[in-house]
Amino acid sequence: MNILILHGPNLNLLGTREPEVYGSLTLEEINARLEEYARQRGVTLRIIQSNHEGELIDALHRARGQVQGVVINPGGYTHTSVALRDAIAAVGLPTIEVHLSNIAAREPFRHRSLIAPVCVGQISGLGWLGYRLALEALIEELAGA
Ligand code: CA2
Repeated sequence: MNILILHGPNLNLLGTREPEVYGSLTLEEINARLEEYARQRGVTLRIIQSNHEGELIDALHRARGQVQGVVINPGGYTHTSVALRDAIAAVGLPTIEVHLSNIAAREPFRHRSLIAPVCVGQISGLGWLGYRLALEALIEELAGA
């Protein structure tokens, strides 16, 4: 089983600023924890971070036929990107949306996700653990399919 992990804009800065909001782990540390979990579950990860909307969309298009599911933290594009939402819907892979922070408890503009309606589900506010739980849910969902 292959799963794509997509990290959106500015998440490459994790661990450098705003640890009270996003935690103190760097993106590399989060990815290492996810790789370890995937290894235990016998799953192969493809992990991509991009600050560019088109690159995230291209990565989803390329994933067709290569992976069975997607975990995505769309970053700020969560609240703005019709194009990213359309790509997730078009590719048709089961996708789980993850946010490190609790977007419902933040500024009103973060409360709406354009991405959530085309996802299997959303995990928000659990820090890096949200990614691992999303991975676990996707593995269970795909195993049962
Ligand atoms: O909580 C999340 O995971 C977010 O997707 C993070 C996005 C934000 O726009 C979403 O509303 C919620 C922002 C990522 C910015 O990451 C930074 C990391 C370190 C320092 C500054 C920004």
